[in-house]
Amino acid sequence: PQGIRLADYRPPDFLIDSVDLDISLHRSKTRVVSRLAIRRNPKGRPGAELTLDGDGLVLRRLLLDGASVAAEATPDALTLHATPDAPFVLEIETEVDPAANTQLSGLYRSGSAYCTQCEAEGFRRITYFLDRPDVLSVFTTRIEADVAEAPVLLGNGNRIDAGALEGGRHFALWRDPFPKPSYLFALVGGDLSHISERFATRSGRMVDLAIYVEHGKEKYASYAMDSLIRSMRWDEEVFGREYDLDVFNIVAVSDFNMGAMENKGLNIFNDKYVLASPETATDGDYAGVESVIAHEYFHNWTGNRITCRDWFQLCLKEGLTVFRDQEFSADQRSRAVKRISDVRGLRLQQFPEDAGPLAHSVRPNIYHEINNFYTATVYEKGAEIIRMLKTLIGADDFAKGMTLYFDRFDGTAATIEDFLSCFAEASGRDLSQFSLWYEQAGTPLVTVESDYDAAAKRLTLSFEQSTPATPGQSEKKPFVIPLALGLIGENGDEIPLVSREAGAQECERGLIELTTQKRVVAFENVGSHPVVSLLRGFSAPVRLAPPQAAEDLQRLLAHDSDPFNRWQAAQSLALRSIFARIEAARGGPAAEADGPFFDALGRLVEAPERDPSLVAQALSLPSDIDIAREIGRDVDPDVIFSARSGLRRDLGRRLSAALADARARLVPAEGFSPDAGSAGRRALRNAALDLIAAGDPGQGGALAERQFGEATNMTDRLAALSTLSLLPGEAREAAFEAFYARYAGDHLVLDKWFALQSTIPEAETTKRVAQLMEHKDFSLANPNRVRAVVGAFANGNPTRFHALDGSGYDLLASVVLELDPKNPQLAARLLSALRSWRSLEERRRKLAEATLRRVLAAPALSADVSDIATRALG
Ligand code: BAL
Ligand code: ZN
Repeated sequence: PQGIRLADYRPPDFLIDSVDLDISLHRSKTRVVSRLAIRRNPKGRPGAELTLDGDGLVLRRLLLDGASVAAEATPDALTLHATPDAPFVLEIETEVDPAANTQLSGLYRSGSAYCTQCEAEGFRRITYFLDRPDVLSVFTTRIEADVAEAPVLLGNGNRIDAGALEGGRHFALWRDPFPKPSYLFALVGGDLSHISERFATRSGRMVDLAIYVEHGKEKYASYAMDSLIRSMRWDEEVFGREYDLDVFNIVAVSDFNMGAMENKGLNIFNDKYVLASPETATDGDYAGVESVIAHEYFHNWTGNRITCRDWFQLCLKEGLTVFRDQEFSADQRSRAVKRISDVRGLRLQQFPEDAGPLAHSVRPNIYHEINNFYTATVYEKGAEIIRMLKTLIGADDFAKGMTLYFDRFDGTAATIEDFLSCFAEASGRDLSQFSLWYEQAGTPLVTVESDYDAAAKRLTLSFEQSTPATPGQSEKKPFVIPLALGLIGENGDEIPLVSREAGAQECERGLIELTTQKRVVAFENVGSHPVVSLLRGFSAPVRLAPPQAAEDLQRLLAHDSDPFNRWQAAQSLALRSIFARIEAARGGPAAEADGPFFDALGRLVEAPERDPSLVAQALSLPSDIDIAREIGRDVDPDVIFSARSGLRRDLGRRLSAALADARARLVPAEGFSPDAGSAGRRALRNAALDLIAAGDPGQGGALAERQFGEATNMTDRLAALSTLSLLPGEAREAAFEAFYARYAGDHLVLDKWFALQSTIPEAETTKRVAQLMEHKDFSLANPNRVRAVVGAFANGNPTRFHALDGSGYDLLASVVLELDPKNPQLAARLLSALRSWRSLEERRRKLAEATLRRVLAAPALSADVSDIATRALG
């Protein structure tokens, strides 16, 4: 297949001003009648014939201005060969089978409810349409269903009518006054319960808020409601954005490919991001609910009011909305902890994507299957670009640019160029070089050489940037890289920045703009040997080299005023230790002593004035996957596991007393609060448990067993089970059994039970995973469950997934092939666990390659899986 190219974009030949839908819900025979008011687009090709998109559709009836008309209908398209020049109304009747829809795209059933997912191209699975984001229409939707089966009928916009019908049927009529693309269409029908609130916008309009859940789950939705109200207020205060409809509905469903979906006025959610209670949700789950609720709500302006011209511009709404939800969470919680966890996520997901065969620019210029571009690059690197933009032009001009963007592009389908033009205008800056962040894939490497002249009291820093080749992009131009920095003196104080450079102002406020391949910067009046604290707050999504000296990292860990870089120093020290251990295991020189590093961490643990959540982050060592990424080539997961385990063991032993003291100090207060402070205390207490067990499995196991039994919330119970999961034996198995017995009726908690077992780094686990897939609670039809078992195994259990006998790859391939005909989006996502196969050592590399080739050779592969396999091998 040729692929779809950005360069080939053409405006639509036709526009659809309004859509009247009449949808009569039935499990296997849902009738869809659509009346489209169509006219020729003045920007389209004169005389073009109309072709509407379809996917698996059967046409029942077609009328043009009320009269029958000749047309060519296939499951994938409807073409009017003689398309009128004057505006006309097309009436199309199709019939769809929600019960048979296992792809979870279009109209489908989740449990006993009907729901939809139309992004990116699901609407064409409901009716023929110009299913592209630059066709904006006013939708009116009449939904009809059996009262008994679906007493609740929800659509986009405001409900304008409802009533009973004969035969036990009823209807609801919804009208969304805001023109929108079809991917934002949604409906829900089902027997659902709800909680509600009212929200007064800052201009005094009242909005009815409701969250719909299964009966009996109402009490689990209150944190989501609280998060929604805080999001609405925050968007008014920080971005000046007010909500625009009379109602805002959220529906939680348990079968969902994505996290959630921002349909206008009717967000549909994976229930994982709605339901939370102390007994069933961890602190991480609470944070996830808060951020996804905010993310989808924020899309109302960045995504819905201003949408994307085409799918290449996906980052226009996603990168920006991720940035907005990150800022929201940072304001609600600890900004430093949020930044650390976002950067951890970026490095874990996006850096490997950027370094492997699936690398693509934040705005890709070609795709074969758009569903495969809902990636960490588009989302998370997209958010980093917005953050850099704000850093470079400053908060005031950034705010002006955002306002200009909202004013100028409201109601339109925009592009990245449209977006950047607002910031260029607001700041007076030429952003053409900056826009390379959208065009060029790959993570830049910034090397820094530092030269201190004690006599001249001058520090000279020489920077150089380079970006590796990525598929289709062998040569890279220099990026604009904002490098936030500071200097730490021997006494731990911040050294004032004095520079005589051109651009001294930026340098003196601690921001170097690296816009050329090389740049040299000198700082004067540097009285004592400084340590450079570079890339503060992770000011750009780059890698730094060379590694800093251990003593320098120690100084940063103890004294840096930037909390991100204090954490980074601990990570870098841990990486040094792990690399040294790997070298020593291969017969190299003995590893350097870790004592000073351990003692520095010990001092953090002992200092009650330190923010516990930041201390917990410092104690949390780089994961096996982080280490593999840093090694970059000839990766052997067994060697990494062994080195990391050795470091954990030694750290746990060295700090055992301090860790036990910290646990005693942090004994939880009565009652549960999900606030960041309480969560931080739990995080440190559980990080301590984990390390105590690493140092002394007997002592740690006993502590974990006790905590498992006595825990009053899921965070502590799951942390104890997680610690036990690494200690083979009867206690572990008994704990897993008890956990299952306690939560057998709660599918979200059972996902945790499945996932934890799938990540046990032991030889037996592959067999255990195969058994879990036979468990009565396992189903390939539920994406969360598949991710909990197979996704957790492939992405979170490197030693077993990359087992030398190929058993891990075989397991993945067989699931991908079995799942592909049912749910290709999910199958493709699972297969991308092999994206870093080229960085493995030779034996595993060959096995992984053979696995990808075997998948690609399978008959009747979906476009989704075939695209991932082809690009991964490319
Ligand atoms: N638009 C797809 C789900 C999300 O990013 O919000
Ligand atoms: Zn989004």
